Amino acid sequence: MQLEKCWDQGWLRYHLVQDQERLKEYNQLFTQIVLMKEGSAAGLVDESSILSSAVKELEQGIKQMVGTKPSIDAEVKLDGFIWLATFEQIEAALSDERMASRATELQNPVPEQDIRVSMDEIEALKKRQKSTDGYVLESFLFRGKKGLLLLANSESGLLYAAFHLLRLVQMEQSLDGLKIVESPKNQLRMLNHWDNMDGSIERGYAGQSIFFERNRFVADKGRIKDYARLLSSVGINAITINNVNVHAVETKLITSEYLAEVGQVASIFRRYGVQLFLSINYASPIQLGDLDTADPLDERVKLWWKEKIKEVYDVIPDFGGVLVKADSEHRPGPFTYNRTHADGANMLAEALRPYGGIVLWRCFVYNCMQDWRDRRTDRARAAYDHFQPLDGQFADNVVLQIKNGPMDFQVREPVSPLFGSMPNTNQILEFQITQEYTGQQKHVCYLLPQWKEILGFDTYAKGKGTLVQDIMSGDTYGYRYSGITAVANVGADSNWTGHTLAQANLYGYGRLIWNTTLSSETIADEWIRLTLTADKYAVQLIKQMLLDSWSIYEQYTSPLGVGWMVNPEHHYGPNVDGYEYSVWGTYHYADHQGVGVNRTKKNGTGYTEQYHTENAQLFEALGSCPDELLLFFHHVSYTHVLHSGKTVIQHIYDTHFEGAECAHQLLVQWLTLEDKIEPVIFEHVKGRLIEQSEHAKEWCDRINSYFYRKSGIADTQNRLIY
Ligand code: GCV
Repeated sequence: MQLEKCWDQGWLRYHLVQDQERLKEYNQLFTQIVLMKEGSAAGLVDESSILSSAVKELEQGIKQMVGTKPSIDAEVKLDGFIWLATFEQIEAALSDERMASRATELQNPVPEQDIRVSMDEIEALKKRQKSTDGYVLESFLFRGKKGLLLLANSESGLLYAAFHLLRLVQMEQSLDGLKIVESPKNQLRMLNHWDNMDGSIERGYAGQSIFFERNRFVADKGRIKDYARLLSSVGINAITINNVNVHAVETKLITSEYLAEVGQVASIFRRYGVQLFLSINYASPIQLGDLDTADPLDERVKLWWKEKIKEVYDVIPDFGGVLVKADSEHRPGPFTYNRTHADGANMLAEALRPYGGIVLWRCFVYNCMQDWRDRRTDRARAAYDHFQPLDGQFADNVVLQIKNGPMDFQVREPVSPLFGSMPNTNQILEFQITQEYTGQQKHVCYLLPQWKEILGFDTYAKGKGTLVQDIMSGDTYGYRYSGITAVANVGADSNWTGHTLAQANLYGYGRLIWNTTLSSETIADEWIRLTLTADKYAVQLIKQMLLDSWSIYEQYTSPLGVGWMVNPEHHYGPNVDGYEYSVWGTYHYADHQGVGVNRTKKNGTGYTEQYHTENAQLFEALGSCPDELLLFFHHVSYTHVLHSGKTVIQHIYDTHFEGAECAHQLLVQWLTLEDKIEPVIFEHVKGRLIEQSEHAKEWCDRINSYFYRKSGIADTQNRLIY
């Protein structure tokens, strides 16, 4: 969709500060940017460095929001400075200062309280393993001059601090007595693009790729830079730019035909602290015509990859590594040679090791052609069955990338049992921001509440309180590499995400994985203020719309955790029996008596056994299984009574009628914002909400009539079901 130019900036939209008192405060605070280097102002920073991005962001933000241009100096000269320094620099400066103060003690003492930076906190931050990206942002008095100190271990930390400061200014917050200490929860904070080089995006709902068109890189890379800024502003530090399904053309990204341009893109991201990775084709040695095998234990294959990886690092010295989808959905992998995933991943890891690169090896591995008539076969079991027995066999620079649930990013599914089951293997969790199964950016579905539930899930792996978020951060098992990744929801649409409200998911993803204690509400509040409006009524209303949206979407789509019910292939819209790979009938096993998948140990697929005892028991017993996951774990009759007191069939009818009505109410609510939101955005969101409201009715009709016809049980409220 085409919106006005200013929407290109996403949440980095800078307006002149409206509150005059605040504007005055900022005016006085932002007179000088201090960088502790010798030389002229112009030569203070290397233009290609991350520090230079930090300075440029500050200059640009201050110009647009405060209307002034701070000078750039090598020392504090004026009241109102923003001092960007590393810990070492500040320690040196403070000790010089103390020495100088001692020398002139009697005439001109520097009071200790004037050096107000909290050295204890700096020390604590420095000691933390992940502190390279952490920072301190603090009001500071130096030589009697008042200013702000931005302090970090690394240039990335300084850039994050700069963006944090700008965010406070955007929200017109007072900076008086400021003291912020930040350190990211996760080490790897990544995004995966499923972009193809022809410009299409697999599961993309926001236009064409911002990276590729017609099997080349886009000529104008300006949008990529804008994107790098957006990502960095919320703390993202790693990216893959091409689809995990690596087709013939994309296989060539690691060849001389494309590497120079991959390098250009890497350098755009580098300046914003984002490290570039590529998805690779496991069978590249064959596909590129060099070998007749991709057997990971074959010496020729090992050598081929070593040479190939060297070629990549010659062009991109800080290349992050590779992402691999192997032996899944028709992609090649080590199974062809009767080798394990560990064999395949370790071979690549060996090639990457000399350069500090890593292998992200996906666990989305299952037999997509499996016969669903055999009720002991269970796709949900696959990732655990394939990978858990290999715990400890992977090299230490291999990281297993695991989808949040055992199936495929459904609106509701349990947390993958692999989390907490592989103490000796690095893991990262994969979320899906692109709304493949959650409304495809035509429906509003704010995913933060879902992600928070997943991160807060107790695996009981090391007893009560072993939360997914602590396993992913590496804290539970001391993983060498760990973190979170997600499938991006971005395309060339000028608002980046198709549905403008879907931008909140991208923003929120970055904020949440940096700090998993942030609430969905706080994040929504921030995004709305930064992007849409500061009007109190509007902020409150839009926030509530976002917070309700996941549950509304769940109400009118597939019930009680059973999943899918979407059209095959494109996955949009209701089709109760639809499943592209299944020529064998339905996967939810609905018949005239009941519905759901029996995944119990007792007489089902045995999937419940993959969890640690507490969760295995919780899900195994009908009496304790949470309602929202009931049909994922159990096959029950339509008259089974839920914890809520309703029968399954009545729950299906009620939630679908209510969900469709709530979707309509989202539109009604939005219409009250006409004079509070910029017209172009108001109209655009209105259009999407109209579509959602109509589509929700279709979902409601289809699901209700399907189950009415199957069960023959009438709605107790006699509403119209066809
Ligand atoms: C990139 C699902 C999606 C596919 C996707 C796959 C994956 O099956 O429908 O489009 O492929 O997941 O995550 O690899």
